[in-house]
Amino acid sequence: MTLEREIIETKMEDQIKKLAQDNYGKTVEDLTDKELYYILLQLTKALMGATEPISGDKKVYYISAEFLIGKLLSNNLINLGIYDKVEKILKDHGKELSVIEEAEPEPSLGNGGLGRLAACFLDSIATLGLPGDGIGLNYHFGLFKQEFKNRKQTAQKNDWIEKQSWLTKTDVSFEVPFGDLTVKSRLYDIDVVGYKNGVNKLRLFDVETVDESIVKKGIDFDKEDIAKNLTLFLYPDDSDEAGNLLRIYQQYFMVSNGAQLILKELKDNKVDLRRMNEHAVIQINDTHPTMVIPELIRILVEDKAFTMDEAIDVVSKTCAYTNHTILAEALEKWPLEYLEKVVPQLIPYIKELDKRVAKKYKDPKVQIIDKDDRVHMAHIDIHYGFSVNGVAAIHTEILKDTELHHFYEIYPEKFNNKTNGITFRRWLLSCNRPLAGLITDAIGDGFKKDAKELEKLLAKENDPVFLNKLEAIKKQKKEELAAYIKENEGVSLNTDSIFDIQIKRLHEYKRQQMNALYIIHKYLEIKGGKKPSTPLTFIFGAKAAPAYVIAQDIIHLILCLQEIINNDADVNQYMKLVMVENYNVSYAERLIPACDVSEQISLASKEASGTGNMKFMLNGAVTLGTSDGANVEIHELVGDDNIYIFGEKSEQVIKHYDKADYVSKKYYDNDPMVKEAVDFIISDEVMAVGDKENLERLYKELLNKDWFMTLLDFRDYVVTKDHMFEDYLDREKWKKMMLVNIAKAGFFSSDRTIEDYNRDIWHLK
Ligand code: 26Q
Repeated sequence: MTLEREIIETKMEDQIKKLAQDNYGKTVEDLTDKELYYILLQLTKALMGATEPISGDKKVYYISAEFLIGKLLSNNLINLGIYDKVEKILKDHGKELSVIEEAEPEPSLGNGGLGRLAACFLDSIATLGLPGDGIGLNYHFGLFKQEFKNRKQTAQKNDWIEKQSWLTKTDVSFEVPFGDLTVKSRLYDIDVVGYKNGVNKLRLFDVETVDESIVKKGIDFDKEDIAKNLTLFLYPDDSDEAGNLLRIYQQYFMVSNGAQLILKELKDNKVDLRRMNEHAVIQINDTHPTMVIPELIRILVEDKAFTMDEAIDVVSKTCAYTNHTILAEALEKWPLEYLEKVVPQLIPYIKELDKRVAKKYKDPKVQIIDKDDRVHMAHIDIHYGFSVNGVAAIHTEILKDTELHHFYEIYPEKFNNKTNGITFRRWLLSCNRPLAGLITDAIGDGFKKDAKELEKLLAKENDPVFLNKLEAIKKQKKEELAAYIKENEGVSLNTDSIFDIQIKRLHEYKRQQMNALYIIHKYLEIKGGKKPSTPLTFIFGAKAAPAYVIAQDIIHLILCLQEIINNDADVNQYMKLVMVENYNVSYAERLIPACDVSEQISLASKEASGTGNMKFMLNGAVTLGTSDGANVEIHELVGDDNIYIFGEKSEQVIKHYDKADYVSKKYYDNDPMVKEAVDFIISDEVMAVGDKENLERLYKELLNKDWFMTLLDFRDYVVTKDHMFEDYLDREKWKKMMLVNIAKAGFFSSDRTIEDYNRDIWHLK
């Protein structure tokens, strides 16, 4: 601990009192929650500033279009090791830390799993004491704020940056040239403190000329005014050409700044750039930062007197690529003419990289520029990076066997798996303090540094006192969630019911629509007189990309069902449904500890990993899932008796796609249960509260296309879910399942994942 930090810490109460006087002329007792939050922000920033920066001979740069970091106050206090102390000081002044935390706005710098993973990784890199910074963009409005109007999603700007925030403006600024303009950047840093360890940084670039006032109604703005709009939104609507071009401007802005920053740091450290790979490793998070490869090559050739061969060689030894998806539409392929317009300076380099590949390999599937002049970004990463990893065992196998098979044949040594993980600081210690306390009482606090120690909990499998405490904590968390939902969504929930939760981005492959069909099925059963053995509560949280039409239709269906079910007196004592508005990290932190059943029902082969599945497991929920992504590894760890797996396996699904032999209509025609549920979408009851256009479109989609095979798995889903709900009544069995899930979750700590990255890819000391 540095001396400055010791001084600040020992006098923490005095510091808080002084800041209250200096800033507001008030005593701590008299501060508003917001004022007290700002004081804790200042104090925590000072403490992090006084904490040892992590340093070393080699550093990882984790470059990503998203960092879904969530609120930071409570996590930073935990990692600094002072949460309890601050909580006590505030209590002595009549204040509740958990209430003060509410005053913090949630940063809106990410969308879903990929961004949240990046945030967990930064936490673990710092916790393990490894030198590593994140590089990304400082989106002013980030991902949109979701509001429901007339049972439909609307998008509003998410104005999260306040005058006082975790961002620290630096004096670092670079020029970034585009084809038609040059902009100046500004670097903002956010400190990332490891758990009882030193500090790394998240480095977010902004454009100096950004202008928030160009956003008019909702999230509409002039997509062509690049100097003003560049860092306003994350993934602005890409349904038209201007939106796509803007995305390329953003990506190049990120990588040009990143490359300049990395080269500056290497220069400051007097590194010979020809040995750059011995001191820096760049982890490319999905294809969004891929242009960092040609950009670094360009700078080395044009400004640093490298030959093309030398530049390609050293950059290829510095860059590593992580793939997060096998959905063809999510693999970026930019038209060459778009790149020519936005980044003409990169074109000779991209063409050179392409030419070298074409000379060596004739297979059209591995070319960088295809016959339609589209640039395959992932192909640049694979040819010109030294490592390619998937994010769960099954995902990496599918990449090797099918999607990237032709590359695997060329470069078998580059392919490796790194099963995702989550930081237990946020997803247990912070979001579920009672559970963390119970675990600590039972097995000590070694699990906080070595998550595998959670397995010691297995000794409690037959300890009724412990199991009852576990159950009581779940009940407490359900009550807290129910109170929050009552306040925020206006829906009252029965905390003796089963809480069945599906929270994730809205996408057809994740199959929220299948869950909705189950809810219809249950509704109709109850209407027909068949009551469930235990009351049921279904909870959804999801944002849908504004231009993704079917995803909007699915949200609309769920909101219509919510209206019908919750207002039907024959039914609402047996089941309730709520889709929470503006699902985000903070909401996840309330939902996950309260969950009984974790819905992980993607079509097998489509979910690269999933990480929500891990968070639920760690908090004692039982998974209802397909053999997809990390569910497969959860299944292996907990065994058949502690998970509910259903649905077609990935091999079969892949065969259906290969043969193009899946016909959803056959399932509809041949199974009355399927037909009844699907038909209900366009029934008079739903039409009475919903919009005909949306509902009919969704109905037709399921009947005539159903690209993600909902109807294929529907019957098995219903049978397995019913069985699971029956088992919930066997409380002894259920509590043991909870325990085994928690005990086996250690493998999914992102500390383990980062140790794996470091051992196999980064080689930091
Ligand atoms: C693609 C093309 C054009 C514009 C945008 C995009 C785009 C944007 C976001 C493509 C992908 C994303 C986000 C992907 C994502 O979140 N993937 C998730 O990553 C998690 C972490 O590895 C996995 O656990 C999830 O399975 C995966 O879906």
